[in-house]
Amino acid sequence: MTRLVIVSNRVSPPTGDGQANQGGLAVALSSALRVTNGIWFGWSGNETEKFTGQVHFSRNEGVTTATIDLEPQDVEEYYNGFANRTLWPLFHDRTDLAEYERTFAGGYARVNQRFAETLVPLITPDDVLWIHDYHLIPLGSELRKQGVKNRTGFFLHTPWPVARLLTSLPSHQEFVESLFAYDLLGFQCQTWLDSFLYYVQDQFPHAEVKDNVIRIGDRTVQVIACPIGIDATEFIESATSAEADESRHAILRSLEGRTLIMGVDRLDYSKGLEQRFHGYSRLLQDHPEFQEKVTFLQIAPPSREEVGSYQDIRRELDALSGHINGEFATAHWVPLRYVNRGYDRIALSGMYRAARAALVTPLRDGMNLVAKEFVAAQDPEDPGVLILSRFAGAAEQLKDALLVNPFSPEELADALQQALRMPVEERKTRWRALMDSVETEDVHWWLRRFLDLLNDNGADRLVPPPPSNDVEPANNTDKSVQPAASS
Ligand code: ADQ
Repeated sequence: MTRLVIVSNRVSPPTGDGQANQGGLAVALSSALRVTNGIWFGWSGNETEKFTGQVHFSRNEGVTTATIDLEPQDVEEYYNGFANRTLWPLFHDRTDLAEYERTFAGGYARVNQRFAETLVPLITPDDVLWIHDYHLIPLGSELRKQGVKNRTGFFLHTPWPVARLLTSLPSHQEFVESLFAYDLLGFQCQTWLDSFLYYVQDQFPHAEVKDNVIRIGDRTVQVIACPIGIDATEFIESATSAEADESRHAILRSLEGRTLIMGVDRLDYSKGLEQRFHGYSRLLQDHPEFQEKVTFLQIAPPSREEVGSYQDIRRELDALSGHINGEFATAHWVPLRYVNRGYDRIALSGMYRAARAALVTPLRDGMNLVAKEFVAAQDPEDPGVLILSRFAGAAEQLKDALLVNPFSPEELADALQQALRMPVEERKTRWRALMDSVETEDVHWWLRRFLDLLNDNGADRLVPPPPSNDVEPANNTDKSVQPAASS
């Protein structure tokens, strides 16, 4: 069987202990690797005084991981710097927050080169390589410089920004050109793919773009919109488990008969939490009949705390939540429960099932898996309503949600009102349509679709037949995932 080599900034193999993997990339790849026989390469998350290139191998539930440690300067410039202070804000339309430091760009180039140098000895000629996300855009071109000829694909989990914003990145052409080293480029939705193709045609007049294929110089690159999904079957099982039911009952008891509105996000400025809080406040103000009748639970564990803009948004949300509760709370009712900690997936699925409405209202989001998880967790006889931002990649698939402009507090309040008053028949009809999409275009569909194009011989040689027998990854033999050589 042809080996699949996945590369991402961090690796997060399945732990089997039900703990929540909070990064979307980690959650999606864990599902993908359950049906994939291969090796997952990335940064260990640890620092070492001097970079040695030593690879640490480990094996969990049939998935082999190979990780390297980075120097503190690498972490500062590549990860906290170029990835999280330059590209993340830029790709989420926040050029006001994007920092353009040459040292960041230098660290990003250096770490991508280090990834390539340590990865090359592990690759055999038949391997198919799949690189993930904005941290590793130039990795494909670094690998080609070192003679790697393997089929290599890249998937971007974030949005692709519009050309006029992207051109604010110093050396943007060189940066984008490095993507032409891949054989296949995947984007979360058509909008991000269109933005990418617009940039290519605008900035590279010699590129020929036709039928989702770019021809430039001696390179031919296929591009697709390939929306990531969730493991719907597994999520339904979670949401209907005894443990989830306990979590559902616990939250319902605490509500004392009030209706639950829910939000679950990493604490990130792209998720639109501030605007969402304003929308909820607007509902309570303009429709006082909902006061003391609803409770909004927002779960938002902090992320990227080393980055200043994340400290700022946390402070702002602390103040705003206090302000809203100060304005509307009574001796017996706290309108907004703002919780800065994560919950495992089972507990979350139980809470989703208890909610009448979910607010998934990012200002910009590559896909947003919370929206799909909320849908999968619902009781078919009494489903909750999904309120979804038009600016999440998921909006292209989940058209039967209440789609909103997350920047408008009035629109958010209107949608909340509509959700809270929606008759059960309409809730069921909308939910059925959403669920069809979540179940059909799940993570196995995503994986197979991408790998079918990436592997000349189709996905079958990379992915064991899904999905019914996909729960026993331990069947993978140790032999088939051994690295070609260790360093
Ligand atoms: P993220 O921005 O991290 O990922 P998202 O897709 O919303 O975002 O969530 C990913 C996972 O994290 C979900 O499975 C969710 O349950 C979990 N999660 C989020 N908040 C949580 C919380 N408060 N507590 C516990 N778990 C939580 C990036 C892109 C997204 C894209 C994913 C996958 O930014 O647009 O959908 O990758 O490609």
